[in-house]
Amino acid sequence: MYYNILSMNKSIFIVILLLFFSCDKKPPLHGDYDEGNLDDNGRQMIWNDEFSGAAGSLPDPIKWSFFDGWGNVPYRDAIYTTDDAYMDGQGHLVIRARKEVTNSVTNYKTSSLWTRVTKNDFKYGYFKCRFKCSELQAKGLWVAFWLFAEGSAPYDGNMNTGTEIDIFEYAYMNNWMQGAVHWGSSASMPYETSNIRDGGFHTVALEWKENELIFYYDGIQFWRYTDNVSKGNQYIMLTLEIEDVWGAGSISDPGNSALLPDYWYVDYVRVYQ
Ligand SMILES: [Ca+2]
Repeated sequence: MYYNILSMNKSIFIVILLLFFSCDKKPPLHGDYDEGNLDDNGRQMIWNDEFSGAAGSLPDPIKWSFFDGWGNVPYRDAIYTTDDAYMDGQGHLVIRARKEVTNSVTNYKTSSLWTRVTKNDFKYGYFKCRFKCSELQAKGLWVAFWLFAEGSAPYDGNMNTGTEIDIFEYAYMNNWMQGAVHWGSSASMPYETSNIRDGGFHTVALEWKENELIFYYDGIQFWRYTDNVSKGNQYIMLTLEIEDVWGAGSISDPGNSALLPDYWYVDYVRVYQ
């Protein structure tokens, strides 16, 4: 065999080498990532939305309703509408950020979704979201996939009434996103993601156990957190906020809002237990 390999045509040998390395299960450096329907340890998908509605259709009202900015108009730098979250007809939810000028008054508009009103809340499990960030061009946009709990309870320090768990938040700060936990105080973990704006879809996930939170990006664990772990039911949020967060830049910076409208594409949200 050794002799045969040496005598093999060099190009065939290289092809075999490439095939060997392509079997490596590392996520791709560029382009789409999707780990599919993970179901280890007997877990089953108990709730999901694949966003497969017709083009222009609204989010499923059984699962989602429109976030209202906590009743504030505007909330941070945006007015929340029911016009800026819709299906693209190709299996994705689109959340749009746009600029609207009426009588010389500039407003920034966006939508966000939550499962609070529809009472789809959860305790423990594996929470996953797949999305594409490359059509977020303007600074001052802040997207997130996160879990929250009722009223002020997330911040009262009592784990039995929930916390804020930011599975993923991204505000166009070069190439990093972060996971975070807020319970009255805060902990967070930034993560360098060289491929987040590469035009492909990427996946984030949270494994939420009784005494541990484990965060993943494209199947890679980037944070294990055990100090303040929620033991209460939490609902899901998918938000595109307009806010200069972490000094990323303001939507009203010169030339910046000219980049709007911008779009966040979400392929699915899945919950396993
Ligand atoms: Ca989909």
